[in-house]
Amino acid sequence: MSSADNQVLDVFVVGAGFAGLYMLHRARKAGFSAQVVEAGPDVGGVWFWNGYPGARCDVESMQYSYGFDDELQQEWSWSEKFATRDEIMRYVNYVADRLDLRSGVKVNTRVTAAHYSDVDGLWDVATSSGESYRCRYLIMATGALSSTRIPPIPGLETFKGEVLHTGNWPRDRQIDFAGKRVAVIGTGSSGIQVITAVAPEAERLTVFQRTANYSVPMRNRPMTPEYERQWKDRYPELRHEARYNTTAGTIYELSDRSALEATPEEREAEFERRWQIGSPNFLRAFKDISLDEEANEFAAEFVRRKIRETVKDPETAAKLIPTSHPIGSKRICVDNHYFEVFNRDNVGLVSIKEEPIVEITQNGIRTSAAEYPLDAIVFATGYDAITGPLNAIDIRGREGRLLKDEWRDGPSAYLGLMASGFPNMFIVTGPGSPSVLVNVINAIEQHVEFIGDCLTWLRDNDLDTIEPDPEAQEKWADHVDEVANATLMVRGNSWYMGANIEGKPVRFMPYAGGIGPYAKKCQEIVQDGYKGFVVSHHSQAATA
Ligand code: NA7
Repeated sequence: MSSADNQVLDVFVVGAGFAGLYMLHRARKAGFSAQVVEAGPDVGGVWFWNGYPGARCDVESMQYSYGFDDELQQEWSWSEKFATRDEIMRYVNYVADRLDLRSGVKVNTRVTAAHYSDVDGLWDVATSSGESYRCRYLIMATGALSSTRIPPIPGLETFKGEVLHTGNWPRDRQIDFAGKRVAVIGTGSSGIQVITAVAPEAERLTVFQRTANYSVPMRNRPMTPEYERQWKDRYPELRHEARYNTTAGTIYELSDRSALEATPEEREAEFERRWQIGSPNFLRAFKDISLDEEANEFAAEFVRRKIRETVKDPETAAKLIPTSHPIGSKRICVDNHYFEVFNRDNVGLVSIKEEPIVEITQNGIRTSAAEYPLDAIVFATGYDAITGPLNAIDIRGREGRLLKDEWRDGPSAYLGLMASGFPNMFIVTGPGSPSVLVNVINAIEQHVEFIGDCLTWLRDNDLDTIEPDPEAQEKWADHVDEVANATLMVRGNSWYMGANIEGKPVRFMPYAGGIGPYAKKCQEIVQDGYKGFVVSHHSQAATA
């Protein structure tokens, strides 16, 4: 690789989503030279790509936003309790302009390789446009959900109609489903949203469901000045509370009561109350829903009954009722009248467990029981999550070690932030971080602040190289496993575990201990002089 202009950057950031943009801001404020490159044509990360109809965030807008700058959070106003993807895009663009971040972002540039040099302790980064960069610190802000996945169904390439993926929605043209026969494959969070939005528009919508999913009502509503004020008056205090004293990174109404101690009437009343309020808050009706099978089953059964009550055709209702996994073990979906969609005459449901897809033909989808003529197929089949975007890049650390090889049997990163043998490379939402299980913006801010402070500390202490001690990394991975195994989440066969990708090692990747305990742990590590990290001048190692 050759350096375009021989400049060595202090900080090179891959990705201009929420993480990359804040990293740029933080690095600049600390006086580091910094550059971001972004594969897409604009900022926004996962939200940029997820332009499908119905795309909306399931964390409240007052909380799903940056908290690092009080002026910024006071200035911005959200129009709804739960923001649409388009409003989030307006927000992220506003932030980019307001903080003058665009000048540091090079778009339409995909990083293809990043190699660490044992000689000078720098990273050489190559991009798709043929440019190369040299940097001291490499920050992978590539996102957990940026490698979309279309399952290898035979015949897909022969289909004459439109093939779409929710996570890579066309940006150059409007997709019009009016008068079209549409299939949606997948019923996760994206599938449920796109199905609800497309059903009234399409001539015919056929939903291909592999695993029936739990979903609770969102009960979205326009923002009121009073609600906004409640937050804005106490924003700094509430953001601090969400960071350090919650597990979800979102302020929810919690319960200190066990579902097993409540009477059936009390349980029913509490579930119903939460159902009427809406949001993932439902799962916090009792403290043991995600930990205890019996408690979980009470919540699951409540949702199943709601599905039966909503869906008029009992056969369709039976297919929609989830039985294979505990509620919350896959990410709970939050909907705007999803189950009602199946009462429409133009919507059909195919359970591919009963009626597997055999092939895609020129004209549609053929299952073991029937052929479905189609004009468009929407894949809402998710992502090669967390490790996918990193493994897609040729990342080589000390002595040419390939990250993908190091993670062959399952990924491991100390605090989810750094992998041993890859000095000065930070991962913002890596395996072992709580980010994807919590309000991800909150986690991103915590991670970026940890990284930014760490770089300043290294500079102040005349050090320039940091990486995890392998033993500390292993201990953290064991802790991640231990915490996950104490929950019911390991029973979900989800993307959290890599179970959605054929051949991917199955290991529960996120840290299930929550952002509060995680952030406190990080503070202790910093107070202990970055315990568990090895720091040095690149030629001279010293253990912290
Ligand atoms: P998810 O949550 O991974 O959902 C993917 C869906 O696609 C899910 O219903 C899968 O069924 C289904 N799927 C996956 N592969 C297939 C095949 N081969 N055939 C049929 N159906 C399949 O992705 P989303 O985009 O919805 O959500 C990702 C995150 O974005 C979400 O958690 C939120 O954090 C926001 P399965 O359950 O695996 O049987």
